[in-house]
Amino acid sequence: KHHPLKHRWTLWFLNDKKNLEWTERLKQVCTFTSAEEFWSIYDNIRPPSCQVGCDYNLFKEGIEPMWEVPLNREGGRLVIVLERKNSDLLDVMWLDLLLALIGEQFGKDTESICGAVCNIRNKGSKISLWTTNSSDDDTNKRIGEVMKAQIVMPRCTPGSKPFVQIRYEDHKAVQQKTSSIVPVKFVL
Ligand code: M7G
Repeated sequence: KHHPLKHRWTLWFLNDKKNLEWTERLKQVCTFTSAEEFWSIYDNIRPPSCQVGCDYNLFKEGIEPMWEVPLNREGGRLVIVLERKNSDLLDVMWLDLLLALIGEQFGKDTESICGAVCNIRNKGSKISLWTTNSSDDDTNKRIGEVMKAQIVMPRCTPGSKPFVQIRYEDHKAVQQKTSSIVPVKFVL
């Protein structure tokens, strides 16, 4: 049975060849348009936790996963930083985020989402959603609340406080950062 998705999605991979320019490390892998195609791709790629130093990106077809392109230039990201003690949750939370995104859990706000990024790092991996307008706090907060409800809370024990925050960072602020501290627009 064929289950078409509402949007066409492209998977990108950033390898860990640190001697190359960042843009040379980034490669388009494939585009899919149905749930079945998604699973056949997912089943054939390594989970993020096996790819330290690399990034996975899932973006709408036609949007390159980089700051420079028009739909990202004025944008930002909702980011979850996983400390090493929570790194066992990386693979499941990344899958949960992909399923929420391609499964249209963000409703009409999917219009404002460019894609999802997973940065796998020893210092702490990051899972994020890139949105197109960093000034649209209402939309970005709604998207963040869905991330919290669907990605973070299911991994928390009942009654406990969420073990991670979701922050919104402007891409411009991330690019200008001089230390590891980036100004945050809001926290959920
Ligand atoms: P990161 O991978 O987002 O952060 O960026 P992390 O490794 O600290 O977790 C690391 C570096 O990759 C940046 O300082 C840039 O040099 C390069 N880089 C990352 N992104 C997302 C871009 C991008 O969109 N465009 C360009 N030109 N370089 C980028």
